[in-house]
Amino acid sequence: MVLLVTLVVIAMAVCQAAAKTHTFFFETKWITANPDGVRDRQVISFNGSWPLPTIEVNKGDSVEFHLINGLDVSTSLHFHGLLQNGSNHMDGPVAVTQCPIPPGESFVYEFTVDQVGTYWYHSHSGSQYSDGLRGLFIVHDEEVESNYKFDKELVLSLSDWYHDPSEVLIQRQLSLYNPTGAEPIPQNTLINDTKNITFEVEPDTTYLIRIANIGIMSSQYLFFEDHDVDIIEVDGVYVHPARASMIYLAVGQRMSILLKTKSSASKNFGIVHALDISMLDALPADLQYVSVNQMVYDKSLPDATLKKEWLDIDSYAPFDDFELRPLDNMPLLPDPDHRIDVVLHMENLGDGVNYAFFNNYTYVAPKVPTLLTALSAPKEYVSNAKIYGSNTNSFLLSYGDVVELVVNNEDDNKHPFHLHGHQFQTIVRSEPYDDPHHYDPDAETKLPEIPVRRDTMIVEGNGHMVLRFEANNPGIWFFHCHLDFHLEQGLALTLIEAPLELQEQFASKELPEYFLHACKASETPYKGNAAANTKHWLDLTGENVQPPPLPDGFTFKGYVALAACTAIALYGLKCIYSYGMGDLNRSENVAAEERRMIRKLMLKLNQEQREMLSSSPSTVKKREEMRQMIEELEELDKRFRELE
Ligand SMILES: *[C@@H]1O[C@H](CO)[C@@H](O)[C@H](O)[C@H]1NC(C)=O
Ligand SMILES: *[C@@H]1O[C@H](CO)[C@@H](O)[C@H](O)[C@H]1NC(C)=O
Ligand SMILES: *[C@@H]1O[C@H](CO)[C@@H](O)[C@H](O)[C@H]1NC(C)=O
Ligand SMILES: *[C@@H]1O[C@H](CO)[C@@H](O)[C@H](O)[C@H]1NC(C)=O
Ligand SMILES: *[C@@H]1O[C@H](CO)[C@@H](O)[C@H](O)[C@H]1NC(C)=O
Ligand SMILES: *[C@@H]1O[C@H](CO)[C@@H](O)[C@H](O)[C@H]1NC(C)=O
Ligand SMILES: [Cu+2]
Repeated sequence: MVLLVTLVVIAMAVCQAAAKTHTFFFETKWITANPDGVRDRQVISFNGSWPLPTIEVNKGDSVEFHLINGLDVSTSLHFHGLLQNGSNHMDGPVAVTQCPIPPGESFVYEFTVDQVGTYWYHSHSGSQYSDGLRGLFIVHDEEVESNYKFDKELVLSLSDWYHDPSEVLIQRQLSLYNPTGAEPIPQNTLINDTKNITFEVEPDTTYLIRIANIGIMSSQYLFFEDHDVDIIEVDGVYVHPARASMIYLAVGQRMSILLKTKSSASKNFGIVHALDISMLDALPADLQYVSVNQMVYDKSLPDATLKKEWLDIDSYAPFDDFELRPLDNMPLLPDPDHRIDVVLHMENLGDGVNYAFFNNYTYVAPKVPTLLTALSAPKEYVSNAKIYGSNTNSFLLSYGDVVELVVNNEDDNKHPFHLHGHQFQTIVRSEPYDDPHHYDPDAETKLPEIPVRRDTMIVEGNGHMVLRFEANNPGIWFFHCHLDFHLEQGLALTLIEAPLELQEQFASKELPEYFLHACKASETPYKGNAAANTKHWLDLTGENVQPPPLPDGFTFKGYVALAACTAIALYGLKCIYSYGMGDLNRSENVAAEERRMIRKLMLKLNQEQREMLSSSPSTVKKREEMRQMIEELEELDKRFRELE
């Protein structure tokens, strides 16, 4: 009898430790929320609840996430940082690995988690996650966690917050009235999807705090007043503890820290987070870019208050994540078998919109999601990068290759890059510069022996970075700026990793019915090359491509006139490219009407630029561009008046 009981107890213990399947059924729905206490807005809830839940699983567990789309727009879900090894079709980015999930349809994200640490999930459909479709995803593992001593564990999220819906923000960003590509500025910042939180602590206690920046635009600084912390994890990679007084997280990045409380305290302390305002094109006077929350030892003690020096972001000195060393001591990967060099720049195309480019191509989604091109292609074509489209920035990788990805940034902004399907080693990361400094392998003296690994890393303005990883995860993996406005401007490339091996993986398993159903319901072709051609695989006629360039010699003058002309075209009138209006060939009445409208638009644009200039743009270059534009507009206006 005793033996039997013992056996049952052992069996139960084994059972508890065994892998579990976590099943979720959630319906996305618009609801009204007011997380910053300033303005109501529509957010995307799960079954009417928002903020969205933190999902916690153990290493080895499986997830079966049923997503029912109750929105009036299509959606998708990406589990950020999960490698989806063997389950590429569950990765989530629309047009890369799946079709959009249209309103009223559902989808199941099914995968096994073979990783540890702090992750998050978010919509990967346009910039929809700024509407609140994002939450944390934590993977526990006793084995790795036992390397650190802590008493309690909690999560914390940071994000920027906009009062306008993502659709409006993107329209504003990708507009010919925004020729400098200035990003919309957040109205607020949130911590744990709210403001002014209180964290009641016990003395002499070590807290493991998992932090994620789930914003769409701005990096954040975070510190605990008068408390140093130990960084122990970045992006799912546990590291040798590193002492820090302040941390910095770009959008998409995560960190775990250990915070040890004092044995006694005579006051309460601030939990301070601040926007990296150098990423904002202007600093509106009413933007509260530093927020103070309470770390409370005792409610009867005085609260922390904002210190004046905290407003001086230039004096902030956060811990440099490049210095972190993974706990597994994984050494620098050997010299690469394959190197991809990309140059990043931003420029206006013929529609007047400001786009982002890798090697002169801005990413344009293909007609067929790239994974479905790879799975439907005949063997003789699947390894030919051409079939994936000429505007998808597709790069082919062979199985087992050590790959080096070099990003040379010719833009004066910093960009947080995220790679799907891998945790890469960051082996070089330059300082910011005033003018572009490309990576020069010969000038590099020493690479780190044990480089930091993560899935999201910042390249500095006009600087460069070099990432290394092994092509051991067959799949179609997106590499893109996580600053969502830039992603919408086309700052992305596609890795076609080991497509033959990928086809083999899927030879033994069918794509689920709901997966193809999303394609049919959204009228997305799911076979063929990027142009959906299933007969002639190298014929890309009809594929989606970027707009034509601005005509030669076009400057601000040019696209201001173009902006006006295009707007006029919306009124059903014919329009021309050149700004002088000299070669107009139509009745004088029509021309006069057009001139009036053009002047009205120019004055509006001029006014907008003046307002932006007066709210102190961040870089000299931006200021100069705006000033130049105001001048051009005034000159144009003068010419128009002469015509009257
Ligand atoms: C959410 O709603 C769906 C259907 O609308 C339902 O099937 C599901 O059980 C609900 N989930 C939760 C967690 O309430
Ligand atoms: C947070 O605190 C600040 C400063 O005390 C206050 O102005 C603001 O209204 C508070 N916000 C919320 C949402 O409680
Ligand atoms: C933040 O919110 C989560 C729930 O989403 C909660 O578990 C955690 O304790 C909160 N953190 C703090 C510091 O209040
Ligand atoms: C991009 O275009 C510029 C100007 O036409 C050219 O100088 C440069 O070599 C191109 N870059 C790449 C990587 O093709
Ligand atoms: C994916 O799984 C294969 C085999 O199970 C393994 O060899 C490979 O290292 C894994 N790749 C990644 C990126 O974890
Ligand atoms: C200008 O208009 C005239 C008369 O309508 C027409 O004959 C001529 O072809 C037009 N020229 C151009 C360049 O469109
Ligand atoms: Cu960017």
